[in-house]
Amino acid sequence: MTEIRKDDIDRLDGMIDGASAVTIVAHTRPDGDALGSCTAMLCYLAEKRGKDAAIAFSEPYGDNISFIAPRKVRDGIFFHSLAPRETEARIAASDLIICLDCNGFSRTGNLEKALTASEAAKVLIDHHIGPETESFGLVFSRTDVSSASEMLYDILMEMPDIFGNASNLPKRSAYALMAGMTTDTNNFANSVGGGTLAMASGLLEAGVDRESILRRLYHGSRINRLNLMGYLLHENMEITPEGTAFMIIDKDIRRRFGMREGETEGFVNIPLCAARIRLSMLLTEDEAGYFRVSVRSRSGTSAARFAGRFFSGGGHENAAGGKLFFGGGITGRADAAEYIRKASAEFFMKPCKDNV
Ligand SMILES: [Mn+2]
Repeated sequence: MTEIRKDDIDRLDGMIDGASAVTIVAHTRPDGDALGSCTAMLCYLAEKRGKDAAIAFSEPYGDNISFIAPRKVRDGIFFHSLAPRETEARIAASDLIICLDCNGFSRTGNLEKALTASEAAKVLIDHHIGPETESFGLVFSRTDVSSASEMLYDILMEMPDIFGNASNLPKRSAYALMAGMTTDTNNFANSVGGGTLAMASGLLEAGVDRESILRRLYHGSRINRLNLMGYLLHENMEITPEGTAFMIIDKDIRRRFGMREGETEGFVNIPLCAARIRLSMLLTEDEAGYFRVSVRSRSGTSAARFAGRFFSGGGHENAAGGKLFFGGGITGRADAAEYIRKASAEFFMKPCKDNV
């Protein structure tokens, strides 16, 4: 584990002190870790440092994770897809930008232009591979942590006003950090290290209500989500001879099950329950004319390389994502399935350095 450098903490502390307006950003299609880490940072800046702080996302997140941010925070979030001018004006008026759970501005979608153009001081706090360090004045980047929430926790614990004691964090920050880490580890199933458990322990002792997080995340589904899950596993999933399981949700299926944003969260992990599955994929047709692709892999197989090679994406070693665009022979579900069969065969046929 790389230690967080004391100088970097001092620099961050100084940058916060000197800032009058801070904007916090994360990757497109914000997930629990993005919302959790951004909320935690915002509440710290506002409550402990008295700063004017705001969050800007490229587009809204699913209802299933909205509980992570208190209403007051939620109401103040800028969404570029809903209010482009206000969002860009906020970014332009900020003198400090903090980028969380995202390895650079190229992952921020429609925020990218405004962020790149901004002359504010810029800080990156992230756990993905390949940080775009040149765009930032200060970089905290590690890939051996579970989540951006865990990274931010480690950083905040070093801050002079927290004294290494999670009880000194604003309550809302503590709750959001626990929720963000819980979603990124799929409730302690993936990428958990000693630091993750230390964080959980610190936050529990500080009084975080983990029960409520679990209830909201895992016991609050609508029945249609169960129906969709059953349909996908029983009728839609295909398994290639190499042990790649894939499920494809097109517009018709979305309509049939009345699917809402975020309702397929976690589905891609289920096929890995079976011993012979090495790689699991979920494709979801997006309104914008492509399939969103989620990839998960068992250790020894690289989801990141697979997503990079066949779906112009990337991510973490065992959890990655990308896109499959319509056109070039892809017109719908059947073509996408054929593309995956070939990609899987090719990927596992040349295992030498590609998927190890
Ligand atoms: Mn994350």
